[in-house]
Amino acid sequence: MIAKTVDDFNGLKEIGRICASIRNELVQCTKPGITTKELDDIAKEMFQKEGAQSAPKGEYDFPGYTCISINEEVAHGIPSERIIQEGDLVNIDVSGSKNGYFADTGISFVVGKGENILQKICDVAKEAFYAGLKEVKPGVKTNALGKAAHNVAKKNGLTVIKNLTGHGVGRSIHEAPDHILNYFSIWDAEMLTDGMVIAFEPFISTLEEEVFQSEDGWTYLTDESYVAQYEHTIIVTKEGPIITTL
Ligand code: M2C
Ligand code: CO
Ligand code: CO
Repeated sequence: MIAKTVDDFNGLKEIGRICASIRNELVQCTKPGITTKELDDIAKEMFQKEGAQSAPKGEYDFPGYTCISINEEVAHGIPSERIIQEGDLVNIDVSGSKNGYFADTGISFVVGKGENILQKICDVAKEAFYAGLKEVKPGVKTNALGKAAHNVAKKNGLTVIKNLTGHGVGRSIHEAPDHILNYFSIWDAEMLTDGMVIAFEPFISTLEEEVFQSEDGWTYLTDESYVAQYEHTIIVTKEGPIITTL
């Protein structure tokens, strides 16, 4: 969407705050022994208390209120009886809506003490996000963000997932621009404009550049890599980007 009115900015900031608070609470509660379903139940209650709706459930009938992905699961992990273990790589992706406005945010992190490479890809995913953010201004093409993210990955001896992308957001969870790639492509050339709302979500990988879908029809998997994501919702403005999900 293109945010224009004070109501647009306030609506986007409100659902951004809600998604960020759910994300932070779930990260805090992620300890060895808890199941991903127990984490999702916390999110369900928080959405309800805030008068907000889960976007995966509301828009796609996803079997959960949040997407929680562990280790070989990269994204769209279904909350289940799977028990979190010390050293797991966990991704929590929270997206939701309130009063017709949407936000989307995600983070990967390591539970307790894990392999050093896991912490590294989480740090690089965040660095890639902020490198892309530096490019965000009206008149810039979306491929500038992907170029910046990929450069950060390469500088660290890593790469990006090429078949998962960022996207427009605001009045629905996924809207125009349909794709914001995590690498440079001349085809990824939509122009950012004043008020445009986007979700930028670099996926940093140790080796593979494509994920595949599991038989459950939802979960994106890798088999030979570790992958970390970092995502926020951003309003593009002439005065500088506004992250609604900090
Ligand atoms: O847009 C995402 O970040 C998710 C979508 C949840 S809807 C089931 N918030 C995303 C992540 C990975 C792949 C596609 N979309
Ligand atoms: Co997301
Ligand atoms: Co997203």
